[in-house]
Amino acid sequence: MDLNGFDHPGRPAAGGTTRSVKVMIAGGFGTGKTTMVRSVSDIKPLTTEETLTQASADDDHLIGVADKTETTVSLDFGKISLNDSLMLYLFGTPGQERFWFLWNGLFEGALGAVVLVDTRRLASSFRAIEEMERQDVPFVVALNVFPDSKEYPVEEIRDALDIPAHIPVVACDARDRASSRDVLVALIHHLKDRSAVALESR
Ligand SMILES: Nc1nc2c(ncn2[C@@H]2O[C@H](COP(=O)(O)OP(=O)(O)OP(=O)(O)O)[C@@H](O)[C@H]2O)c(=O)[nH]1
Ligand SMILES: [Mg+2]
Repeated sequence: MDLNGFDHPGRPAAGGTTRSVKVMIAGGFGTGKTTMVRSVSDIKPLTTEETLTQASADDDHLIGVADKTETTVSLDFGKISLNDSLMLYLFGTPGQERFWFLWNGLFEGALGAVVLVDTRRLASSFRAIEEMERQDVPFVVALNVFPDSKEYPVEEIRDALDIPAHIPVVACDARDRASSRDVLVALIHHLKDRSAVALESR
């Protein structure tokens, strides 16, 4: 797949033509953001996980994610080289409402985002989608399929989340490197399509 023609304000690496792009991995609590950064990163990712305690149970709404033992309190960071000329720096957001105040600074300079959605708990990602729209960050929606997720047609989920037709909605398994990489490739193509449309309308 040709990702080289992607026109963006990334920073060329010293002595080469590699462009670096900041990409956010966003979404609601427990949708698999840290899992995706971990599975896809070429380097050992930096994570800021803290143990979920009984004391936070009222805040942490564990319905549907009962096996979850840790939560991101600040951010996840990883990177992936999509090809010789395109490096993505991945920033995973915290999912819990009490850490959302961190989102503003975190998105600065981001070229695009993946919004992860757990179809068993759609509402947990509403706020993330609204934030992308409010901060004007282009995004794709990735449906992270858990073993007990029901299979829904993508268009049904698109309607339920009120996602416009031009925004890609793709299914993935955040634990799987190839699947997570495909999501990032879909995002890059979406960004390319958007910049082509913007150039045409000039
Ligand atoms: N079966 C399955 N489990 C997953 C998948 N993605 C994540 N998990 C599990 O779901 C739980 C939540 O994953 P995390 O990656 O911590 O989710 P998160 O979005 O980073 O969570 P917060 O940072 O707390 O918002 C973990 O126990 C993962 O092992 C998936 O694709 N399939
Ligand atoms: Mg996390």
